[in-house]
Amino acid sequence: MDDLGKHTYHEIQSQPEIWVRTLEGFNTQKKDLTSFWRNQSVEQLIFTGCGSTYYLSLSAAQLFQSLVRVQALAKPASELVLLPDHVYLPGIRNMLVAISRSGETTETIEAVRAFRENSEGTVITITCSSGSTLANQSDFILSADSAQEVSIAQTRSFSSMAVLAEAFSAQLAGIDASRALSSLPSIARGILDRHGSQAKSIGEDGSIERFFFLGSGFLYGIAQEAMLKMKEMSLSNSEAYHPLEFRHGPMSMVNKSACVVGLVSEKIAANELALLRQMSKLGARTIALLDSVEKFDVSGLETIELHSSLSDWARTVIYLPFLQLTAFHRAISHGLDPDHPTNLDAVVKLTPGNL
Ligand code: F1P
Repeated sequence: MDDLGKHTYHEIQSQPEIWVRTLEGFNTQKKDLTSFWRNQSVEQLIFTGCGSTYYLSLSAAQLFQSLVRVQALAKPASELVLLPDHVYLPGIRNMLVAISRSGETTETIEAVRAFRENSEGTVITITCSSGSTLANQSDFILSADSAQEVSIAQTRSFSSMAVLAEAFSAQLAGIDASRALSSLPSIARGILDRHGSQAKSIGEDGSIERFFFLGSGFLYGIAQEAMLKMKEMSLSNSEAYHPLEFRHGPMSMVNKSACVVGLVSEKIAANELALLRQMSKLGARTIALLDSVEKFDVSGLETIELHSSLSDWARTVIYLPFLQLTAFHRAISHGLDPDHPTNLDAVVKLTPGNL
């Protein structure tokens, strides 16, 4: 019984060390990456994956477009396979960024095949399995092999691939990525150490029946991933929205049994915090994750301060470890084993041509 979730717990707590190794690995590849990019003129990037790695694609595409100023979008791998004519326009030079922890998910491998059939351009893989089928089919590989996991639900693999996605965009925007992101591991360690008991208190709060995760811009994909962690590990009702979308219907579900978690961006903090204060007045347990409470009205809110002093783009991944830990504690308090989510396998393998 004591062993419940031991792999997931270790994987969540080991993120800072694994990010150090991931950034060291990236450092050795950054020159090759820059020459790879310069050798082609890309008009549009398409980020893809399944489940967690699709949510990572949502975040990575926005980050890339905003830093590099080249159009980028995200699509689930299955859509690229089944509905390619909805995505590919003739004459546009694309680059596909295929993201997959295992590198063995059939839909993502098939998305590469469909890309080669429907578009000109090269394929980059972001993965934790540099020897995988997907990696072997791509033109450039960014890998965080040390982030591989025993658990089915992605925690450190997701965040390490997110670190790689941040580094990838920064590098191609002419920013020294390893330098800009070097403080991420110690910031994550600080948050896990300072706020572990708060994650436990939310996770063990028996009055909460449903969770809402709200994030905008780069943080929308992270909010979706937090939603998925809560579902996979703890079988709780959990949804994710863009913050201001929440007033347009979903807030009808807010009452004393709801927990609303805001992943607050510095840029639009005033708008997001106003929404969160409104949800708190409707009775929800309302939590704001933000860099610092200074300058902001956080009345009625519980706060998790990240204390990163980083810009919004570099801070993207930092919101996640606390939320993973909250999902972990919720699962344990419900007697569930986070290492073995219900009905799930680590990799979804289907028959190609018969998805
Ligand atoms: C993608 C994925 C996981 C999810 C589940 C099934 O895997 O959807 O995100 O947790 O276990 O597979 P991958 O392509 O990133 O290996």
